[in-house]
Amino acid sequence: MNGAESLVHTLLKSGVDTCFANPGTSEMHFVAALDRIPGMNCVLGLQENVVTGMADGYYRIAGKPACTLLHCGPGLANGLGNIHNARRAGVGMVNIVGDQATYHRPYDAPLTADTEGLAKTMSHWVRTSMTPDAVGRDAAEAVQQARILPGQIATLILPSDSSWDDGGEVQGALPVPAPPPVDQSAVKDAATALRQRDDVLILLYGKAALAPAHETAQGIADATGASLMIDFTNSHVARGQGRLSIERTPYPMDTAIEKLARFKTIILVGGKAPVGFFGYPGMPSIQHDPDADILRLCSRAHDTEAALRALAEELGVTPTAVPSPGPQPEAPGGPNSPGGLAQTVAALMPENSIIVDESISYGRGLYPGSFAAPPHDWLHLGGGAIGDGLPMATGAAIGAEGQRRVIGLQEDGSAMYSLQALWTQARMQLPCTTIILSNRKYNILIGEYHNVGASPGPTAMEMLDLGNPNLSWVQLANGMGVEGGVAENLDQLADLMRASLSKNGPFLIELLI
Ligand SMILES: Cc1ncc(C[n+]2csc(CCOP(=O)(O)OP(=O)(O)O)c2C)c(N)n1
Ligand SMILES: [Mg+2]
Repeated sequence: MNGAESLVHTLLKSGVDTCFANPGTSEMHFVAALDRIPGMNCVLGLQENVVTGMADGYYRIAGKPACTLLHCGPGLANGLGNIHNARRAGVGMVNIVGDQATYHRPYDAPLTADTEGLAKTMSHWVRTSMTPDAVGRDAAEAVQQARILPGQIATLILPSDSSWDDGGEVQGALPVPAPPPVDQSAVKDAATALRQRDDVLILLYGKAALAPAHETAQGIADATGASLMIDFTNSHVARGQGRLSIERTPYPMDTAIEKLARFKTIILVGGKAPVGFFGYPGMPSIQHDPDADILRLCSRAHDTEAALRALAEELGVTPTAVPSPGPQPEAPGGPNSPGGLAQTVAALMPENSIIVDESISYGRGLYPGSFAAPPHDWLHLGGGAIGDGLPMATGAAIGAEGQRRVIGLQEDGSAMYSLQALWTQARMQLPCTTIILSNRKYNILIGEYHNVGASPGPTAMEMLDLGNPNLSWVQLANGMGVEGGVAENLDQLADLMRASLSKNGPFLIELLI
């Protein structure tokens, strides 16, 4: 058995059965091993940031890591933006990076790079397997690391002679360390604050933002009068009927400061105290009252749902049904607006849909209009590095084994970073409906210019404008095998959505906003 074969067997034994790949010469033995050994679902992505973004979406929905196959330092570098997003989102991912043969490295051939150095910037764990007998053990350790809560980035670098030489040894799955136990003194401190104080905010993050935690959170809020919010940096929220109707902390600094000002105590269930995405002249970095008490119930390495349950037990509180958000809305029709978009999506989405949100400036008002949607999952960009939406949607659809509708709310500028993901959607006939929010500009940056105290002149405005020429999204989609149509208003959007939802494959709607 060669090293590559031991790698595939070990990955399968460790429960990794999906490989998002963009291979090169140094990975050919791994690819050949995938041919010989059944069981690995292999998915081609046409650029490495598509590959890593698909692995991000996959983990969030499948709840277990996929592996990626990347080519040398430059291939890894192409994928780093979405590895960053995944790392921020608490996603587990095993990156397999093929590299120069050990004996060839001193010759400094063109694709030679500091692959380990590149990997270390974004990974929790990095290892280079220098001999074939090490590959199996290293791969099992990589999967073990990737599975540690909340999910970690493990990168295994594989010189090509470690792949093709004989001497591979298969390793069985290694046990995953349990999350650290909930700190009882933190639970007691939070309970005391909730009993004694008004204006307490409980900020939900990680598993505490998913459905099984919602009735516990509601019970605590009902019994203590505390407010609930989702941390803005949290990347996966359970929403719709039967789930909490709550907002995220806002993105814009002034709105966030205003909304958080009244809370004198903030209980963090896994996240961090809210800070601005950036520093702005004359503005603080933190968004909460600087005198507020910040109580950390647990970190994101804990089981945040278990920590919330422990808090409820300490308070003697039982889970409570969440208040009804009212009936599912009708599709409103009429001119475009963020609220109308949210209502249209809420009206038409099938139960258990997955919403992938890279809606940037248009997305600020989408939560209230969709509280009364059927139960669904909502995925956010994990680390602010745009270009994750289309790949994440693709990976999420694969993570759901094609059984759940994925609806992308996708701004145009961000979509252009990784639009090749549409091709993978077409190749695999995934049930993905992408709504391109086409304002033909980098709209958010126009606002950000003002926020940093600068005023954009004609040269600057040209850097923020995506018109001249206008992108034809339907043609771009068609060119990659995805059907599409243009919607100028919410009536046309609803018609196209209905058409898309009645079919199994992908569809793209360019919504002119
Ligand atoms: C990887 C990466 N590159 C650049 C940026 C800076 N950036 C933030 S938003 C944005 C433009 C977003 O445009 P679009 O997706 O069309 O959304 P809109 O602003 O129009 O709502 C850019 C370039 C970023 N956040 N991440
Ligand atoms: Mg735009």
